[in-house]
Amino acid sequence: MSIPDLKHMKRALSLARKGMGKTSPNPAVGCVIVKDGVVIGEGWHKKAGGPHAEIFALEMAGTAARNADVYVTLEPCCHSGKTPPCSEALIAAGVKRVFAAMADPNSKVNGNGFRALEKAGIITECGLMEDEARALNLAFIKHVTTGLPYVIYKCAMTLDGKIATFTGESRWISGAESRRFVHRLRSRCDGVMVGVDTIIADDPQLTVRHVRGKNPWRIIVDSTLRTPESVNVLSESLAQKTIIATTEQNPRVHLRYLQRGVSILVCRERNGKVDMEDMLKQLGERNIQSILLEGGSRVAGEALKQGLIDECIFFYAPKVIGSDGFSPLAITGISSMDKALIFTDVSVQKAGPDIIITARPEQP
Ligand code: AOF
Ligand code: ZN
Repeated sequence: MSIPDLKHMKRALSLARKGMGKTSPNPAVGCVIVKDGVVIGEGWHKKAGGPHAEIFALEMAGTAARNADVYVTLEPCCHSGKTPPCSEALIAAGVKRVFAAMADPNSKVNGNGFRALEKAGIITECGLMEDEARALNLAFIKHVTTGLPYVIYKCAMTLDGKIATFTGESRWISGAESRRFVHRLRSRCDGVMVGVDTIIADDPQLTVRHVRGKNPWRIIVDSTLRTPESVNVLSESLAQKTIIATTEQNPRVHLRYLQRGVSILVCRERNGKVDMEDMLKQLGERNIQSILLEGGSRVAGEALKQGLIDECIFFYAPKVIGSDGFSPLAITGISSMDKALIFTDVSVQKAGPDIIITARPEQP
């Protein structure tokens, strides 16, 4: 690997970043085509169903692509999905070498893209800046390899770790900058999830405001269908993109919600509640690749205990509300420090007056 190779792959990664959060269920991919040290083509995948990164870059390079080098953040595909295979387009253009940051974990590709290129005499190399490339597509990679969505849990609390006062009031703990951060996160996820108690207590809209971006699916975990029909997420404009995940315990009332255009997901039961793993599996089958879990404390505690959360984002506002406030995660019975849940990859940043801590739970 040479310095120019790194430079071109870095550029391909920054092109890929332009698509981040907009390409689901496809990955964000960037591509740079270089000849005699000069960049002659650039492209990135903009949205699912549209052309892949390589196709945009080839289009820009035109006939100059012959004998050129290609830097792409993901192994070129070799299957016909919604678009024709990129490997064939690269072969037809007569490129000389293809540097990919990582193999495509999609079982339809997974090495077959490289094999197709090599069969046509193209030199391939995989692994250049692989860690950076993986970080771009954590949700795609998890979903395509396990069928489950990538789950980010976020919660806003005071410095003493409370999410609401003893009266249940939680508006607003964190500041305006933190709220914008959350709305950007929402717009980049396929779904935003809360438990029914949060719906009853706060009546949130779960839409993207404060920033521009698409609204994700709204998912309510409601084992016995207690969601009041008058809440915001069931209003005429929001119901169509709302999913209630429930059990078979209350089948007679399904129709009332269905008539409003809400989707009902009937899940297996676990201790009388929605089995979270089964729910996530079914959401994955609907191509919901990433979920922002925003509470409440029972749903989040259960998901964390079961190892279903991939990433946590804790917002700390510089306030204290005391020991009768509510805790974010309903987990009890941890008797000694060696039974504590452990987090890794901890990073810290600020948003206005608040502190944001991002960390990964170690899986049980
Ligand atoms: C690439 N370059 O820019 C992207 C790739 O339905 P399709 O035709 O869009 O195919 C989707 C699959 O193609 C997706 O699951 C992933 O494996 C790969 N995405 N591949 O070479 C790209 N977006
Ligand atoms: Zn492709």
